[in-house]
Amino acid sequence: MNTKVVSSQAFNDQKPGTSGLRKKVTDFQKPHYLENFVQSIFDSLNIPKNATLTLGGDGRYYNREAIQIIIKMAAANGFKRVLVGQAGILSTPAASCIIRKYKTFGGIILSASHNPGGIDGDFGIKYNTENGGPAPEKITEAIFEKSKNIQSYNIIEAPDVALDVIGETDLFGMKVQVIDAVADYAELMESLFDFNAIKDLLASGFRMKFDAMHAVTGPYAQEIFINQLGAPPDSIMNCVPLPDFGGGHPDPNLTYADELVDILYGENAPDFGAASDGDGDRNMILGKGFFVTPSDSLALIAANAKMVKGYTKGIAGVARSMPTSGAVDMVAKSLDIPCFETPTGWKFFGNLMDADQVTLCGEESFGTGSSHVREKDGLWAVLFWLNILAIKRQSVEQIVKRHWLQFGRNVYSRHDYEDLSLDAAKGIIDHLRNHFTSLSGQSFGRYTIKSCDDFSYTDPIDGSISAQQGLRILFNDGSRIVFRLSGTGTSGATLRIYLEAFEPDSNKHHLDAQVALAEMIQIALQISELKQRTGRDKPTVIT
Ligand code: VG1
Ligand code: CO
Repeated sequence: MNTKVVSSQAFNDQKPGTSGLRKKVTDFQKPHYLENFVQSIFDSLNIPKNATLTLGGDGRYYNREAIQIIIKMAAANGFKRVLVGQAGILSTPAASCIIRKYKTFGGIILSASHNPGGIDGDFGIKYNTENGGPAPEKITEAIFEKSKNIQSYNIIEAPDVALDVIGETDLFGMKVQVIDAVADYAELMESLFDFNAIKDLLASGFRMKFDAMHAVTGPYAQEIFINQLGAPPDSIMNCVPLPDFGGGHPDPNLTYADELVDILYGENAPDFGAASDGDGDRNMILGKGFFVTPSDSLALIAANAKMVKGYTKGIAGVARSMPTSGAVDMVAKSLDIPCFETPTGWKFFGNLMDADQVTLCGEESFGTGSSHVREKDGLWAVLFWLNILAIKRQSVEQIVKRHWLQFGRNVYSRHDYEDLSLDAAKGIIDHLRNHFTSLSGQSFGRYTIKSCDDFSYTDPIDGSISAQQGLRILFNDGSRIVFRLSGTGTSGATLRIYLEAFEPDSNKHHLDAQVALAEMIQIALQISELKQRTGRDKPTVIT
């Protein structure tokens, strides 16, 4: 084989983030940068003789170049086969599906998820293990350690592999198999949901709009909603994936998916709206003039799971990330199933799902999923909603409000302050942490702080401990404020403030979250000294 050992100098200075390595495209384009990281991944693994690697990305700028480099490095590092999505495309949940279905050794996913793309945007890479889920911390830490000391990497010298046509190529003994990026995933969805019921719903005059935000889910939406479920062609929008996502920010929330939001809140709005992010693992659910918070969506999916084909046997348990609202806890209690609280990031759900302790998982950050794969899954959540709607034949708003009547409402919002200086952001966290004792017992109008802590998680399956996962300010009535620094940004620091108040009184269920949370918001600003420390007087994004 034509293997070349290239000497390189380590310069990956970034600790593992919430979800793999994310940097500017221009960083990834620096000589040897991507190669160093990929070799560090390979060096951290015991690659068996006949190992197959799953490979694909969200199609953002630099996806194709990176795929070619990784294929050539896989060949030089002893892989026997690479399964790569056609044109280098695989959504994150589809990659997870492929790893599991074909029992590959692991997978590399190229994406910076919801971060903007293009030549001036972000790029990212992460490794998923053979269960199909993001590598656990012990592997990401090992990769990081390797990347600090790496001196050389292995790559073969060969022309680029053709990626646009399905088929197999031989690369010095390693097979490169280009697979349909959509088919296996679509088949999995069909096994979980009642496609006939959804077809009937869509044929009954019910109208939907799905926004792929020019990101990876375009081809998946076309196949599933239009070709298989028979939705009219105008039920999907922005479904041509573009390397720069059309200049947009492929983050499905009320701020960045404003084009869809305007449609759902406008005249002659459709009955249902949904969007997903850059790599297809997030989802936003909208009704006619109505927004479903991701925390409520998880609770509602849990409460109604048994009526959906793939879940009729019931769910083993649920898990949510710590900052996610306790709405799902209420459902778990009434179903008498366990509910786990994990740190932010999907990698913490894997062990629980592998051990069959939980079936459904979710995060407040527009991530919902189940044990059908080991990633959150945007289109899965959209189909789950469509299946529930097909059975209930009520509006999205009615379904959510009836859920609140039964379980109470966890009023919820997240305020993000992006691009702060690292010093200011860390200063806020330190300040709060240093004042835990004096904050406890303090009253602010009707709210009294019961206790404060720094969230630490002990994995119930492998006993590993993850400390300092966010500051929790807990109030006497069950309300809470959580402060946490983002682990996915690529410039400056992002402070996230998560606000939650439990509202059992159905007379107040019509209130807008920002109105209902007004006092909590003031308390958060006051105790964090946010304005003095950052000069900001409003959040960058409210979700
Ligand atoms: C954010 C979200 C977190 C999510 C992560 C990856 O992380 O808050 O819930 O798991 O993104 O999602 P952070 O550290 O910036 O808060 V994705 O769609 O980027 O894979
Ligand atoms: Co994502």
